[in-house]
Amino acid sequence: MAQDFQTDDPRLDPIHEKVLARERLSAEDALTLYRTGDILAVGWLANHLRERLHGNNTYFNVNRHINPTNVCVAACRLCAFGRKKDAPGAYTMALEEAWQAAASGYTEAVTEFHIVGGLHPDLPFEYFLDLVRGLKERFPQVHIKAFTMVEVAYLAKRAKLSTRETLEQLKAAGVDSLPGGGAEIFADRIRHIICDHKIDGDQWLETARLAHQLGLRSNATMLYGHIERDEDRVDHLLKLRALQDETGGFQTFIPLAFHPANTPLQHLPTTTGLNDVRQIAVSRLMLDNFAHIKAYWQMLSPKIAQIALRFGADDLDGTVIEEKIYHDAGATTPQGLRRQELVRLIREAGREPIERDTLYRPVVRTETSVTVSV
Ligand code: V47
Repeated sequence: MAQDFQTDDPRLDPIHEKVLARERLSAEDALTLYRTGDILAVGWLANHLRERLHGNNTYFNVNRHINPTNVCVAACRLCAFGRKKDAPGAYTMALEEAWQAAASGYTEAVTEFHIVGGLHPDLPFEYFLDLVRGLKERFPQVHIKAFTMVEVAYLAKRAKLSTRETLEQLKAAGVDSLPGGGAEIFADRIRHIICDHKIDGDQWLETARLAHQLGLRSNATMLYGHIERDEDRVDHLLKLRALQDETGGFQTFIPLAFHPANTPLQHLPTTTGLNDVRQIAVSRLMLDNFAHIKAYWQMLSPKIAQIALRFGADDLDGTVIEEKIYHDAGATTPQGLRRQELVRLIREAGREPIERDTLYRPVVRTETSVTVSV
């Protein structure tokens, strides 16, 4: 494979050498990768690393999103999902409704519930503990990936508990891992503009550190394609890489392309396909200590996500029944893809589909049962 690398940008040659020698890339390398016109060479390098780690294996899961409430005290400019309590369209599910939502509308057995929502000013911590306990009782085999670092920090504040105690109680109630949302961009200057009411970048990282120390794995995200500079993206990636060196608790990195429609930033253009695949590739190359890079098809579109499988991504996320956050922000992708459609996208890219559970253990399905091989 090594001799196939070709580039018309000589600045990529030393990066190529580092990748072959398994050396860590620097902030300056990342800027070069963001700024070179030779996107195919960037893709080659990321693909090389992706195939070294995973060969042709490409992961997906069968999951269901549950957003218990869109009521949110924050008023983030990046968001089209959150509503004030009395605003039109605001909703909060009763516990029974949330449990029903978990069960409804899908015939294939899900292996994961992905649960995130707004920062509700009145819902007590007990609501969230009961929500999780009730799901575990009804669906004991399903992994519960719930509450971003931002939600955890807010629940801690409302319950007057430390973040550690909050995480401990969530874990005892049945939370198995945490999703990667709320990270946005760590740089203060950008964070103040796009999500001023959220915890800052250091608090996000500290909450993730605590979760990992308690044995809860998590994901990490980065929201790109709004007002951030290349330097801000690099700073974000390096902070995640440093924390991963320390805890090893991150499973997957998911770059999230900003969808401006229906947000206060709707004057901004959407990301381009080139920007999207480049971000996947730079993430793969810089986050050498993350096992997985996810091309989240819901927000990239199935078409770009499929191409991303040759630019460093090894995961497409899941069947995702009923996505709300991007669809409120104008996403035109379907709200869910059937298992067979995901398999077709992966096979067509020349990759091998592997259904996984949240912890990346292969899932074996027969006509009558679903087994996770450990
Ligand atoms: O934190 C909000 C982003 C995130 C917009 O961990 C927006 O497996 C684009 O984190 N345009 C929530 N993005 C979603 C998320 C996620 C998704 C899939 C898988 C996983 C995982 C995590 O969505 C928020 C924010 O960064 N977001 N509004 C918008 N207008």
